[in-house]
Amino acid sequence: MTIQTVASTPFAGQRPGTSGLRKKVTEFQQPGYLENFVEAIFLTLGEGSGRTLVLGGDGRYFNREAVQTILRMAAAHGVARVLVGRGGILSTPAVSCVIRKHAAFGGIVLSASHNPGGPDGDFGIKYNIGNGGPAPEKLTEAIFANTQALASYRISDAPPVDLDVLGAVRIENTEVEVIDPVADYAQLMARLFDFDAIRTMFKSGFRMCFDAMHAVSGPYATAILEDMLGAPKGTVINGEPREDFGGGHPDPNPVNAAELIAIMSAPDAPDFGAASDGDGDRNMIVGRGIAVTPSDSLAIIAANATVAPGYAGGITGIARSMPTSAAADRVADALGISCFETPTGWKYFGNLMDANLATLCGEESYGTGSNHIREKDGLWAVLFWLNLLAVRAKSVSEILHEHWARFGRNYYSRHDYEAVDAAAADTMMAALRARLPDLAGRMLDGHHVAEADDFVYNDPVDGSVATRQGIRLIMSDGSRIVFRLSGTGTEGATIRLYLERYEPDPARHDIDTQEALARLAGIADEVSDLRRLTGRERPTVIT
Ligand code: G16
Repeated sequence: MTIQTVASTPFAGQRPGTSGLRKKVTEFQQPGYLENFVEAIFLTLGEGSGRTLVLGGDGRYFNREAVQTILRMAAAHGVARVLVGRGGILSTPAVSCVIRKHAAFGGIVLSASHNPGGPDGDFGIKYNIGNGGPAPEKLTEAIFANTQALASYRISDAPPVDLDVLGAVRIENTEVEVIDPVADYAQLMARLFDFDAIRTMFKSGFRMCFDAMHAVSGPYATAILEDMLGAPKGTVINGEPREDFGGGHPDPNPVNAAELIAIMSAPDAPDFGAASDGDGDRNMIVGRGIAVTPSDSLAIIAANATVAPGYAGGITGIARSMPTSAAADRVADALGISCFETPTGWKYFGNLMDANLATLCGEESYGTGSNHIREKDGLWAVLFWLNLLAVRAKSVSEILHEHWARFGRNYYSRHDYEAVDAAAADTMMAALRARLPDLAGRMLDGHHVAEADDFVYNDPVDGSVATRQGIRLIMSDGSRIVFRLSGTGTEGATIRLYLERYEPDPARHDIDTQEALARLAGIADEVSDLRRLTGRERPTVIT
């Protein structure tokens, strides 16, 4: 075994987005592309002697090859020890958990999350820091700068490691330990939730369906729900991870998890349904015939946090991304705690959790989590709901309606226009930005625009400032229209339009969501000229 220095040249476009570097698999397969980005990570971190690194991914196409390359590069950069999940598998929350438990220096996660996989699909890589969370922007910018300056990368010529056998091997001076990807994570979940109460509920005939969407959470859900909690075999469907996610789109929303929605709408539907995404950090919660929006789920978890043993002492604060509905804000008000509004991206929650300002965090994009780790956590949310259902002995629909009756309902929907012409999207956003001063104070179809701005976040912990995080029209009654461009797409631009309307009257809590938001959608099109500028008659996906 020797360490090679291989000449290389920078690639364009290696700037990490909302969550790491995401590109088509074919782009990652170009000789030196992955190596350059990994070299830039190591250059940014400095030499690795004495350090432990965690490594794993969601099992998508190119995962195994990438793991082998990164192991050989870690060895070339003097990393003391790498903990790698068996089969190269670790869900995003499991990486965060393992980093924290083993006091690792950081971790590399291989995933493009909910983006489709396979040879023509997407691949991704991101770096997580020692607190277990995504690298902050300062670090990702430094990595990007290094990708543009490097002239070579270093790699050991060692043969591949057998990733399917647990135990330790050496590459150069680096110890590579293949670990059980589920064990540490399952242990943490058992500490946070009342597994006895959930077990009793399953024993008494409670039925659930968990759709793992052929992605990474399959092995985690099977081990925890079926083996540890006694849910009947078959509770987890699509549980075997596949390199192309079975050809599906592993994004747990009512559109992509249509199979689960159909099961939950049938006359003999189980009591509870849930789904998770490609890398296991997103979740969707479904009751019989009713899907819970992620914004409502965060609010309900916050309002009921103390039912779970891990949160029995209460929560210090809540944080939500700006486009997420304000349902959680109402709970925070009632609890007398703070609610923080951050830009889109889990990385913005890290400081708040480290400073103990927020215990629970959530995003409209099907992400919910807490300070148990520093990533959003799909199964965690599902286990919280199971714990809640076991303690309250009520249906999902009852819990939802009781919550709305107490706090009011924030009708909420996101309209995505995917793969639109990037220049048209930029033109639309620029024109909107220019119109903001004129929009403030206007009456638009019965709505008075109280504020119109481009969201700026001032991090209360480190003072960093993030600008241009989404264009907001905030109405006097609290209704909102938000526009932003996705930072995770890999084709053209994706315009996200977020609509929210508050309804205090319980007699009006069962209106169809799109109907409830129709006027706001009309205003949004009028002010942005979206349909004309993009040539799109309707959204690609409505959630
Ligand atoms: C990532 C981030 C999330 C963000 C989501 C959507 O999720 O971790 O914080 O909400 O992208 O981002 P965008 O609207 O920019 O596409 P994931 O699950 O893809 O890692």
